[in-house]
Amino acid sequence: MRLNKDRIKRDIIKELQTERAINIDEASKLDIYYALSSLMKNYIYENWLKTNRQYIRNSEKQVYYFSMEFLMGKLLVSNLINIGIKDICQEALKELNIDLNEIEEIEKDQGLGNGGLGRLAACFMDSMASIGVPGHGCGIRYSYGLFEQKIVDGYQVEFPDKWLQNENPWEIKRKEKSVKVKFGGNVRVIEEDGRLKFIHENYESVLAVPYDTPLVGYKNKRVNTLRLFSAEAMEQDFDFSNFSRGKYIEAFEYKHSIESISQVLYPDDALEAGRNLRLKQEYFLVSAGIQSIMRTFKKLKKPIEDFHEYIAIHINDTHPALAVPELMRILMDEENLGWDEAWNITANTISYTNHTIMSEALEKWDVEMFKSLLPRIYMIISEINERFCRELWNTKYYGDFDKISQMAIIAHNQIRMAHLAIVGSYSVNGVAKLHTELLKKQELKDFYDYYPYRFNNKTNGISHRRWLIKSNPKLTELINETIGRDWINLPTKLRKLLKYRNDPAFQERIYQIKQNNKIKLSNIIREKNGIDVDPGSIFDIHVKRLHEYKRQLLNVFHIMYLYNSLRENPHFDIYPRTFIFGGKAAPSYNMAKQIIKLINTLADKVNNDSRIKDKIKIVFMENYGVSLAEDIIPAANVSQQISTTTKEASGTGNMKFMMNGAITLATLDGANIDIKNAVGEENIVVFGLNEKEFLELYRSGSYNSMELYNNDIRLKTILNQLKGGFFSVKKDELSIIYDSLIKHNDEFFVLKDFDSYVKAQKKIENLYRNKPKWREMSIVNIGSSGVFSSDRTVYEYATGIWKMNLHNGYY
Ligand code: HBZ
Repeated sequence: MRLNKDRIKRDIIKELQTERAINIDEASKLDIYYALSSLMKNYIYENWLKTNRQYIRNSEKQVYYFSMEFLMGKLLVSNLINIGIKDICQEALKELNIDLNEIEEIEKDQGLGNGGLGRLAACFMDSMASIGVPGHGCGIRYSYGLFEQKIVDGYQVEFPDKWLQNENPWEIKRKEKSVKVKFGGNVRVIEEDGRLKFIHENYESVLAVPYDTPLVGYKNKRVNTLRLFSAEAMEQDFDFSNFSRGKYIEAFEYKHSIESISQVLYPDDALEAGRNLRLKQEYFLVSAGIQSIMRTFKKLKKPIEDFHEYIAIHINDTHPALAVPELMRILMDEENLGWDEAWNITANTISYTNHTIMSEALEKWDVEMFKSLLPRIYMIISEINERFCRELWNTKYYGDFDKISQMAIIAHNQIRMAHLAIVGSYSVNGVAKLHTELLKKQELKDFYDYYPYRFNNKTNGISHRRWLIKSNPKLTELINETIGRDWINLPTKLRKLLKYRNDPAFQERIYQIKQNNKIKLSNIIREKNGIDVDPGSIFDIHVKRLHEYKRQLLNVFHIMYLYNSLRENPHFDIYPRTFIFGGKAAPSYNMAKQIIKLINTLADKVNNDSRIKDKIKIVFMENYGVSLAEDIIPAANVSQQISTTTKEASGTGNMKFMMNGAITLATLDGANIDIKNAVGEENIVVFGLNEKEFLELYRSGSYNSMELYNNDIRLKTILNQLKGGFFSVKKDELSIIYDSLIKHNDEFFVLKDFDSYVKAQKKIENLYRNKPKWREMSIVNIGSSGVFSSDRTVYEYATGIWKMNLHNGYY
C-alpha cells in the first residue's frame, strides 16, 4: 500500500465521517485518536493476514511467549514508527492543525504488568516481530492493570487502573475462538481397552475469550499476535432458566465470580501471592493458551509426535509453569498419547526463564488448595514428581533421601513451581551473567549439577525502537545524520558513534539535545508537582519499583547527608542537583510505603528551605509507568542502579538510561556488570561491595550495622533524624526504617555501602564539572548500548533456545 501525506489526510477525514460520524472541525482529540488508530489497523490488517497465512503455508516453527504480564504502554506512535509512517502522519496531522503529541496523550497505557518482567515481555514482542521471529504473546486481559498511584500528603494511595474505560481500539475480540477452562470437580479413573482413562467431572467451566492485538514489525511487513484471554461465564451456565425462580441475583453472583479471574493484576513484584485466585489465573492462562495453540497446530496437519518441531512454548518465570502438566493432560487425555510420548513432547517444547533469586518470590502452592482446584493437574504433577524422584534415586542419588527431598517437586505439603519448571523443560536461563552464575552456583545448584546442559544465560535487552527512536526523537535524528540508519536494524552499529566521542561539535549537539529533554521534563514536573527545577542542575534519577533491595534509602541517605552539610555550612560546595524519584510500592509492603513517605517528607523540607538556595531539589513523580519513563529517561544525566549486590537479577532500566546518554552510578550487580564491560570502567561509576565481598560478609555473619552507626557521624546524625522530631511526621512513623537498619541489622547493607556511595557521588559531580569528559562518557554510553537491544536478546533466544532458522539479513 502506497502511503503519502495527502492520502493520510484524506483517510483521516473519511474515517472520522464514516466511523465517528463527525467532521474534522468538530472532532475531539478522542475522536481523532480513534480515527487514527482505526486507520492504522487498515494499514496493518493486510500484513497481519499475510503473516498468518505464510506461517501456516510454510509450517514455520512458532514460539509462544507465555507471561502473566505484558507491560505494553501506548501503541499508537510505536505502531506508526514500525509501519514507517510516523513522520508523514505527523505532517499530515499538522496540516489539519492537529498535534500528534496531544493525540498520543489521550491513549491510555496498557499497564498489564508490575515492572521489569512485564516490560521485558513487551520489548520481546517488539523485537520478535522486527527481526522476523514467528513469535506471539499469550497472556491475560486484566480488566484492571497495575494500580494507579497517587501521592496524598506524602503517602502512596492506590486507585484502580481503568484502562478499558474507553474502548481499546487495538484489540479484536475473537469470541468464536474461545476455549473452555475447567476448575474443581473430581476425576474418575476407568479402564478402557486395557488403558486407564481419566474422566474429569463435576467441574466448573470458564470461557476463555481471546482478544488479539497486532504486533507490528519494524518496516518488514510482519505482524505477529498478542493474544490475551478474558474470563466469561459460559452462556448455558449463566442461563437464567437454570436458576430457579428467585435465584436471579445468584445468577449474577455466579457470573461475577467467574469473571473475577481476569479482573485484576496482582500488584506484588517480588512476593508470591499464594492465593487461590492467583492460582486460578495462572491455570486459566496456560490452559487457554495451550488449547488455542493446539487448534493452530492442527491446521498444519502434522503428526502430533512432531509437535515440538513446530511449536516452542516459553514461560516467563514460573507463573505459567502449569504449562507442563497442562500440555501433558491435553496430549494424554485428549490426544490419547501414552505418558512417555507425551513427556517427550512436553519436555522438548517448554523452556523457562528465571527472573529472581529472592526466596520470597519463589512460587509454592499448598497441596490441599491445589488439589481441590485442579484435581487432574495435581495427579499429573504427582506422577511427574514420583518419576523424577525415582530417577534421582536410580541414577545419581541412590539412598540420598535428603538430596531427593530437596529436589522434589512436591514436599512438605507444597508444590514448588521452580522445580516443576526445570524438570519439565529443556532450557533454563538467567537474565544476566552474574544472575545465571548465581543460579548455577547457589539457588539452583542441585539442578545444575543434575542437568548442566539445560542451563544458559540470556542477558536481557530493551527495544531500542521504543526507548530511543520513540522516546528520544531528536537524539535519533542526530544519530541518523551522523552515522546513517543501519543501526536501526543492527543496533550494535551504534558503535560508529564512538569515533565522535571527542568531537567538540558533536559533543555540543549531544549536550543540547539532553538540555532540551531536561527542559521538557522540568515543564512536566512544574505542571505535575508544582516544583521549579533548574535544567542546568544535574538530573540524578532513581525510577523503578520501590523495594528495600533496590535501595532508594541509600539515595535518600546521601541527600540527607548533603542537606545536613549545607545546613551546617552554607558554603559547602556542591554542584546543583535535582534528585528525581518514581516508583510504586506493593500495596501490602509497609516498609516500601514508608520509604515513599520519607522521600516526600524530605522533599518538602529541602525544597522549601531557603538556606539551601536551590542547590538541591527533590521530586517524587507519581504513577511511574511506561509513558512517564519515556519522558524521564531521555532527560537523565545520572542513572541510579544501586541494588544490593546479587539481588537484582538484571535490571533493564539501566540499559534504557545508558542508551539515552546517562552515566550509570552502579553497584556490581545484575546487568550493571555487563554494562561496565561494554562501556569500560572509565565510563561508569561503580561503588560498594562486590559479589565476593558481599557473600563473605553475609555468610560470616560478622556484619554489625550498629558499629557503623556509632563510628560514622554522618550516619548517626541521619538515623537520629529519622527517629527524632526532625521531620514533622506522626511520632515514630519513620522509626520502622530506623529499626530495620539498626535493630534488624540492615539486611540490604545500606549503611555498609554508604561511605563508598558518597565517594562515588562526589566522583560523579567532579566528572560532570568537566564538561568535555562528561559528554565523552555520555557518547561512549550511547555508542556501546546496541548490544543491549532486545533484538540481540531475542535473536539469542531464537537460535540458542527455540532452535529457529531465521532467514533475515539482520544478524
Ligand atoms: O525481571 C525482574 C527482575 O527483578 C529484574 O532484575 C529483571 O531485569 C526483570 C526482567 O528480567 N523481576 C520482576 O519484574 N518480577 C516481577 O515483576 C514479578 C511479578 C510477579 C511475581 C513475582 C515477580 O509474582
